[in-house]
Amino acid sequence: MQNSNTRRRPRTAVLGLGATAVSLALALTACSGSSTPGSSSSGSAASKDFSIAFIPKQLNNPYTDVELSGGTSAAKAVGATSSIVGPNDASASSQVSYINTLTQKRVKVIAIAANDPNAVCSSLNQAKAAGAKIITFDSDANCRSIFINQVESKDVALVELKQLHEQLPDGGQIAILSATANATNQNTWIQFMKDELKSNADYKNLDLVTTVYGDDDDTKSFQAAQGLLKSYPNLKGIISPTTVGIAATARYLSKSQYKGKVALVGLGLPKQMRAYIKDGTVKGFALWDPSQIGEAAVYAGKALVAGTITGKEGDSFDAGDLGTLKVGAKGTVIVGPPIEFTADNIDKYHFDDNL
Ligand code: RAM
Repeated sequence: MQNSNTRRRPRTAVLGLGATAVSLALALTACSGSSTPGSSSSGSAASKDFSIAFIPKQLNNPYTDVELSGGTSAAKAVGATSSIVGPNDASASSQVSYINTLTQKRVKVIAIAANDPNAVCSSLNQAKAAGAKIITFDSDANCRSIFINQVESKDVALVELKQLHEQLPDGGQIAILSATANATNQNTWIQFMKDELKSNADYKNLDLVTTVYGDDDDTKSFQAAQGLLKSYPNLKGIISPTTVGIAATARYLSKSQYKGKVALVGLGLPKQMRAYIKDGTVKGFALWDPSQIGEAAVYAGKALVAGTITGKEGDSFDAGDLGTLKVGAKGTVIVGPPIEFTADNIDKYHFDDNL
């Protein structure tokens, strides 16, 4: 699970600028009467040559806050103007109007975590035609120059199945509780899980009975977890490859008769999951430092604007603390391998401490 990119910063680094700073920026912009709802900006005194706007899947998501804290810090470091705009719900149609506004504003780089691989493309193509460079991060779309993917997508599937299998050596019924039905990142990871379940003999006793969607909404995800156990009383394990989903599912399990009996793995933020590891609801989960995605997006955008890369395989660019990053197959940049969290190491990780 290694990648060829060279890294300078240790993975356990604590963020200097966290979600609090992002929220503060949001509040300040709201006070100054921004015409765009759900937006923030920084670096106004910085270089006019390079402006980057981030459109996350949704704003009210702690994962997004950590990602964008990395983007905002990196933009400041390179003297770029940065802004954050986006919807409160993780839907593609809500993202389109933000793309169109950014196109009119002639932003140099649009970095988007797409809520659908195709539905955002018509407006992104218009932005491209108007001169913007398009980067996807976190969740890909079929119309960009570069996709900043934190980890190899298959590695996400492998680590989650490994962690689940360790807890369920004898197998049993399992389910997936995902984000939205069209999310490119979750759907890619789920497809790799399905392929692995079919092809890996170790997993022949794991029976995937259903996939449900909590739409990266805490309440919906909680109810989806509750519904799963109601519909499948013999369920032995849940994989939730979304930070919102795994936290809501852990909260449900921790107060239910299923605590410690139904295994839960997936992708979670350390601070959100720490209590559930300590009280025995969860034995292990995985993630990466989300701030590195935002950071990598800024440096990729800078290189695209400067014309030193185009996004083709083999391109490479300086990414500050992250070292030199390489563009791999299909214009994808992989920042690093996934990290597995357990009771033994959970206290070493603090990506989301400022949330
Ligand atoms: C949620 C979002 C995001 C995903 C993380 C792991 O916060 O769905 O896109 O990358 O989980």
